[in-house]
Amino acid sequence: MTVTVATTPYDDQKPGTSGLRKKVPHFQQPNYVENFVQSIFDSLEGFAGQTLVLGGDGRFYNREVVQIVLRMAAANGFGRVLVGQGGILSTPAASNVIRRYGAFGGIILSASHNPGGPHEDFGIKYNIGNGGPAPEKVTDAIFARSMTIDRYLTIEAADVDIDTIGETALGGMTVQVIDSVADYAALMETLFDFDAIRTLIGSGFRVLFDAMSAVTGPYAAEIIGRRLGAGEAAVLHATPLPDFGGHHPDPNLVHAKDLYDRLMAPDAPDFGAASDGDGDRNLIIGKGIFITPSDSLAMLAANAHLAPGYAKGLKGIARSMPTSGAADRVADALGIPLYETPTGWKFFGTLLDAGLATICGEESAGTGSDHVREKDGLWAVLLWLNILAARRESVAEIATAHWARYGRNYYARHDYEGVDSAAADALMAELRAGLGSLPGSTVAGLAVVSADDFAYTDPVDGSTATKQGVRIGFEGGSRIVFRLSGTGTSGATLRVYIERYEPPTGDLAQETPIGLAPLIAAAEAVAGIARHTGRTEPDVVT
Ligand code: VG1
Ligand code: CO
Repeated sequence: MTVTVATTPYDDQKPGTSGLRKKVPHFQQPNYVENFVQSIFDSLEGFAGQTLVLGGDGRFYNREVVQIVLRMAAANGFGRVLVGQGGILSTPAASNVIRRYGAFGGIILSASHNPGGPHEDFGIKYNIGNGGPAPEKVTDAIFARSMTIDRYLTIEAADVDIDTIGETALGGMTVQVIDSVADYAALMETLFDFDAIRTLIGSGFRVLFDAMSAVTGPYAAEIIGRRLGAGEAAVLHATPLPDFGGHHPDPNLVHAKDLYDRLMAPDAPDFGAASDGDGDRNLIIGKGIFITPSDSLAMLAANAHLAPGYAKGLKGIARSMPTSGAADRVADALGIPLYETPTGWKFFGTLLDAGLATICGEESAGTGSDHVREKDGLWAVLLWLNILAARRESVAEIATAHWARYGRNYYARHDYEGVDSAAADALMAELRAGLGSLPGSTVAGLAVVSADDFAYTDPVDGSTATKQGVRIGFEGGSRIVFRLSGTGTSGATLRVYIERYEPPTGDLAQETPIGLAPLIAAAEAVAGIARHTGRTEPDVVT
């Protein structure tokens, strides 16, 4: 029944920050999906008879690719595939299923916060047995294999019913359709004080969660709506749609503007939150106050001991390099180590496995802990709710007290999207070439004290990553970071990360754009963004 199909390589199957992402028509080219999936299997060893986890964020093409992967997994010798009902698993839920059932690994179908639909984005990502994204040595091997692949294996079989929970035989393999939410919800109950949160909500505290027509709908409806008693109306856009209702499922102030406006209104709920396409990001907005993801990481770390799952304290905190230094001050105060990693969750896995870090975060609205090996949007929301239930203060009160103790890292990220790739490369090359002469110079009136291209050596396995972002440090601790996105599907996206530290004795209540204005001018002066890209304004500010 196994069929060997001849194929020829595509030369563009290099996984980026988080898997392979392309437009749907690109994935629909003959054998494009098959080549990549076979390249994953060909780079792995020892999976015969083992379990694979499979699910995605429900975007357009999800169901078709589930069937392709199932047939190929059977032909390649897996013993069992655990597939989320309807092909649905959020990224953190998939990570949990891999760990809970001791699976060999998992394939997650998602392009995260990128739009979905017949002409929008699709993605495929491989996660290893610890539940986390494949490290670079694995993704490099997958890419190398994709460049020489000449055949893939599949079986001739009808589509499997993935909508009914239960087991089906497929060739010599078993396909087990599992409830997409149950294991994840059970894990959350072990970490958080659901009774205390239920009591808070029962006392009139109002929660609004925007699932953005993406994968977290069913998870939030079950956990926030039912188990925590917030009711159906507390979850907006709760049904996952193949095109996310035509929106970007990106939880930031641009794409979740409705939610933001509702939280800024006079009759606002007490707490608003949103997640992205695949459920691993989070947006936190209190009544009248937006919490930047970098601040959220710091505030969660400072208060995590209030949740039962973290009552024993944290072993360490890890953050991606462009994330603000707010968490560093919390780590200092707690007397625990702070790890600074390149962008992308795959760099946190070794630290979590080795027990060096308990909580991790990225400025791009990703926060998580050692409960899984992915960032986890709903986890962050529940930890916030647990902290709010324990402290019985508002989000604004918690933030204000945090800044008064630790100082405030004013922070913004400016994204220039769909930039010509050659122009973006030229901008970065020019910056890199000028690094040596920057320290000691003055840019737009600000004194530069350091300039480098971030390189990382993993403290656990010694693996290295270079060219992870140009960072320029100024007198007083301010910083600008430049890097190119590794998740986009058209042209280049330039990300400029801007940060300024204000000590507890300083002005802690400025509007962020005003607090950052001198640095924004310095970014333009040092990088020549307008000269290279023709852009005078960023497309998205988060
Ligand atoms: C972006 C974010 C990064 C995140 C990655 C995947 O990467 O900056 O922090 O880990 O997306 O997140 P890049 O290379 O475009 O800057 V997700 O929720 O898209 O899986
Ligand atoms: Co995501």
